[in-house]
Amino acid sequence: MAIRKILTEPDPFLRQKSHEVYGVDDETRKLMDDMLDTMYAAPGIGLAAIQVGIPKRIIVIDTSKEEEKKPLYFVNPKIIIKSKNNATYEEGCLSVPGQFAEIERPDKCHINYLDYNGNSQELKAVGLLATCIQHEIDHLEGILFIDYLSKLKKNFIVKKLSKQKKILERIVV
Ligand code: GNR
Ligand code: NI
Repeated sequence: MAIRKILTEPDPFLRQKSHEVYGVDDETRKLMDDMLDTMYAAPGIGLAAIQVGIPKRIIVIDTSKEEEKKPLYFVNPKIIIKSKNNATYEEGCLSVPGQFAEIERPDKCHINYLDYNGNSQELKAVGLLATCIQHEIDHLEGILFIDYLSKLKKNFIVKKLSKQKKILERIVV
């Protein structure tokens, strides 16, 4: 298991659409193990493969609040039903460091996906898990939560992040 580098906005990679995975093999599982390590180390409650630079439709999530870890692995997740009712959560994103905003999304969703062993599964998600799943599936389409903000707010955040990146580049190089 290894911690990988998380890409941050603005990075054109994050805007790519991720590709479907054909079968869950050992390489897929190695990637999912690394993603989980990376997510726990960050720390975060979810991570999409594109955030570590791999454009595959793979996400990992752990929204458990207790000491006990409850990792969830989703390959090719697909929303089959979305609730008509919305819920608002303050969202953050490991690829948009230090920025948080209230985002409204359907409060429940049903998804199908392949699990860690490549078996087909269905899940009815509510609450924070439903929000997190939708946030991660957005990543697979190249969408970030800041895309739902006004142009003004989004531009402000992107400008701030590019400036921070330029400063960091100077220090690192
Ligand atoms: O760690 C995360 N917290 C979070 C909080 C509210 C809604 C979504 C999230 S996901 C985020 C980790 C992340 O960037 N996943 O892509
Ligand atoms: Ni995110």
